[in-house]
Amino acid sequence: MSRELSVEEKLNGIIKATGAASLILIDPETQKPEVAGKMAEDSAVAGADGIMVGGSTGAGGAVLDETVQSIKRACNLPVILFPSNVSGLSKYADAVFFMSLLNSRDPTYITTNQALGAPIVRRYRIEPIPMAYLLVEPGGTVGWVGDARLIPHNKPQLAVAYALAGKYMGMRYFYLEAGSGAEKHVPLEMIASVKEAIGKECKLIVGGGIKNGESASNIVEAGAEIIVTGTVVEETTNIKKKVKEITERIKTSC
Ligand code: 1GP
Repeated sequence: MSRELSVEEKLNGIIKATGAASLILIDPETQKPEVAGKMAEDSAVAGADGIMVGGSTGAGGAVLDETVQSIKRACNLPVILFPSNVSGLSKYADAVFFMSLLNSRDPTYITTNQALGAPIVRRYRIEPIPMAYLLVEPGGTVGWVGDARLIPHNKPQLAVAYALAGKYMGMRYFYLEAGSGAEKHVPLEMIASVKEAIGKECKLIVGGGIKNGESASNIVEAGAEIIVTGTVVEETTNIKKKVKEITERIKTSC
């Protein structure tokens, strides 16, 4: 009997088969758990490849557990935690982006929360996916919370330096983040430079301020393999239409 694929293997398989994957970010703080379930269900119908659950403030405890459970009941997509600290872990999730905010000034976000969370990840049997997390200007709430030295738009070489450091430390996923609700997403030149540096074996995620299919498509053409959208999915009146627009464009842009 063959074993079930890990979430990382599933994502890598989707990227190999279709060029790119679409993840929808749901912040447990923003809506009731049953609404989060409906959002995930609509996203799944529209072709999304997974649901990320997390937020910079207040995304822990009972509301997190109930949100993850509601999403699991509503669809078959993998649920990947995206925690801002140790309180963002839930035993009901499939995986966690086990990330280090490499350009933080505060060791809390580089190694301390990771050390506090690691035994919990093991006890809950959540799959850890090692990820380098890099915050690019404007950075939004997560930039403030994570006390990041935001990478300026005109300094792609700084993003490359951090990304290479992450690669040499063994990380397999790299997330270039402009901050939720950012007016402008991460610049295409920076995406292309980072992708060139980390190589094909590492996967590049881009999120923050991606508002439509055209931007998502441009970002994938620049080198990203995973697109994260949160705010547009929260704000639209038609989740299926919005997610379909983004998902279809990234799958055909490769
Ligand atoms: C935040 O990158 C994600 O971590 C999503 O950003 O809410 O702007 O889509 P948006």
